[in-house]
Amino acid sequence: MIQILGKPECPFCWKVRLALSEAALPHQSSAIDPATPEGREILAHHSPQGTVPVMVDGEVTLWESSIMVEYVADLKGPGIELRPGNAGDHARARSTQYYSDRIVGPSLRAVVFEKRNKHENEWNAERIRESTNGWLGCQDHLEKVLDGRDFFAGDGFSIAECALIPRFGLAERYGVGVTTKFPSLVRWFAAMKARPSYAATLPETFPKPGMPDAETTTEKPRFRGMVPPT
Ligand SMILES: N[C@@H](CCC(=O)N[C@@H](CS)C(=O)NCC(=O)O)C(=O)O
Repeated sequence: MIQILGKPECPFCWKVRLALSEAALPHQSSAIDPATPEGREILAHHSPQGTVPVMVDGEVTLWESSIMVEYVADLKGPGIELRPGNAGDHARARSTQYYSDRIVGPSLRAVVFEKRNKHENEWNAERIRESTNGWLGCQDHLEKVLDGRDFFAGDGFSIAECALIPRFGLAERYGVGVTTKFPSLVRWFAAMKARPSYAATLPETFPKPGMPDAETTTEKPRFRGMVPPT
């Protein structure tokens, strides 16, 4: 079975979980913290960049999420929507993933890090304001790219969705969800959240739909079975 080493709220890990879930490929996720000596030691066996996610599938070890989602599409073969068949749509899907990883992620980072790691009294309002503005700029761009369509590239759910959904999920979780100024994005995100893959891959630290907000609970996140280093 495919193994994923990751951190619960890591958007790159969530991206890969979404691809696996949409492709209906059985997999097992294990928690690892690259910031700890134990985590670094395990990662040193698998990843030259020392980051999560890491994917292990038998003899195949991958350490870059954008390669992992392409690998998942390859495993499923033709017919799966993850990678659009048309060259232009495939390039658009990959460009959107690139934009999500390289532009949306860094823009949103300060909001997530301030609110996740600190008590409200210690939040740096200026960092949050700047980050929120950056995220608004990203939404403005993405609204134009989506342009009223159901998906970012081609006619179906692709690696573009895998990359973007976690960013929108994290934004919503930390109080800067998509704004009504961007109707295409509002409709798209609502449709993505309604897919079974969203509930199946939601970080375990997030409140389950219909449950009280996790920020108000003290329960520690639980993780599925551990993968030993090879
Ligand atoms: N380009 C990498 C980026 C992965 C990445 O930055 N992962 C973060 C977690 S979200 C990480 O492992 N950071 C090191 C750390 O947390 O110490 C990928 O897409 O796989």
